[in-house]
Amino acid sequence: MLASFSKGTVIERATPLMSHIHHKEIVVRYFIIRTLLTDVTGMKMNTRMILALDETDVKKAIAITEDLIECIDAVKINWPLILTAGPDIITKLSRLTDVICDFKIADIPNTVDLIVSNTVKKGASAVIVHAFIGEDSLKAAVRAAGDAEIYAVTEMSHPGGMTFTAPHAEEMAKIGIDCGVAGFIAPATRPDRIALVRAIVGDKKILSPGVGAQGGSAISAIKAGANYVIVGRAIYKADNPKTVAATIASEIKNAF
Ligand code: FNU
Repeated sequence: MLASFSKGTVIERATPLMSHIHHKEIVVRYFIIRTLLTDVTGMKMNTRMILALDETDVKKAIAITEDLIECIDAVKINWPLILTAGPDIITKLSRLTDVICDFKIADIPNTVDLIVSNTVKKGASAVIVHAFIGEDSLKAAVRAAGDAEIYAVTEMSHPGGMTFTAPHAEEMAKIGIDCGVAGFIAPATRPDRIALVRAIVGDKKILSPGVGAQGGSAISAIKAGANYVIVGRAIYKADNPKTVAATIASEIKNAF
């Protein structure tokens, strides 16, 4: 990059026409590279299924991920696995697939910055934060993430999510957009609420937890506007996780 930039500077001084062509070429190349990078850094979208890996037996957690690698687009890990395996599990899993760290961060900008940047350094492709932390903390998260993605929780999937998060979900979605987050977490347990968030956030990504163990359905969530569903216990606690994961993945595929 540096070499071609200094080359361009020399041409600019030599002939104005050539410099014009060169600039155009640089701009085109910049957009091609940016598009390629976006594809590389963004999560794949093959099965639209993200495994919520709350399995606390580290060996089992890695074995399940390896076994399911073709059925999932990413793994989402949360405090239960981090606390038993240690933060290096992020790096280990990131060698297999994209890792979303579900830390639901809710803190002041400086602390958010420290948590997000260190999580990304460990290899996370995305980090989940609460949207209610407000503009300054959300912006700090997006800044600290760099090329990684930030997802903001608008409304939680459990019944308690109705008390404080649901009444402010739309407001939080708007703030998330203003702050440049990559996407949102909206509840598969209430598909109508996914549709509501979708209407606000345009083509931003929506990840929906609550499928299976919490009563939500993958197809309903996808049809309501989710890009991905997040599934945990229904898969990793099953006698045959791969069969369950493959079944859900094919249901999603058939829904299109
Ligand atoms: P499973 N999760 C959730 N609801 O369930 N991040 C939310 O509103 C939310 C989440 C996470 O029920 C939850 O912590 F914002 O076993 C768990 O890791 O399928 C996963 O999604 C759901 O797991």
